[in-house]
Amino acid sequence: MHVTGYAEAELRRSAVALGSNMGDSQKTLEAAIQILAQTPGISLEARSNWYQTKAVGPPQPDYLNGCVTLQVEILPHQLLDILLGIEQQFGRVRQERWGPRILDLDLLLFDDIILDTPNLQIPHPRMRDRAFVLVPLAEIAPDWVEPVSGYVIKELLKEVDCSDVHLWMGN
Ligand code: PH2
Ligand code: MG
Ligand code: MG
Repeated sequence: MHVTGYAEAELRRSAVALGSNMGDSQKTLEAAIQILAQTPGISLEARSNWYQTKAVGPPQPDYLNGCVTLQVEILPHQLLDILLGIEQQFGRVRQERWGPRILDLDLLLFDDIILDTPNLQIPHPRMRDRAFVLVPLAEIAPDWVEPVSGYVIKELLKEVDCSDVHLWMGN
């Protein structure tokens, strides 16, 4: 059958932020990347280092954060469903907003699209303010234009305070 319209077979690029501050965070984050990379319709393009970051929000342990870029043949909402499914696989229970979590996978960018739906906004509305997103993302996608601001990631990075984001050397 011939598929027309927004062709699912077309290759698109997406960026995803990963975070964890409960359990064995590095192990969880590594496993999440492996699952993502093995999901049909998704291939891993690049991954950042991990960073130890001070929690933004209510008092809680430091996070381990990183980013990946993906090549995808699926639609934004399909990718969101996959990310939420992986979070659930790791036992994520949605509780307090901005509270501690085993695994958080946030869809940041999808090509140059701007999407504003009740359950999915692209670009991620808070990514521009978050050093724990911009530092790892700038490592792997410095020249990607954030389509709402029109600025590339490495420019956005200059506007945030990075003093609470430190390269993670492991235990
Ligand atoms: N995620 C949050 C709230 N606060 N702080 C850091 N450092 N890293 C995160 O990933 C993070 C956070 C909600 O998703
Ligand atoms: Mg988040
Ligand atoms: Mg999230």
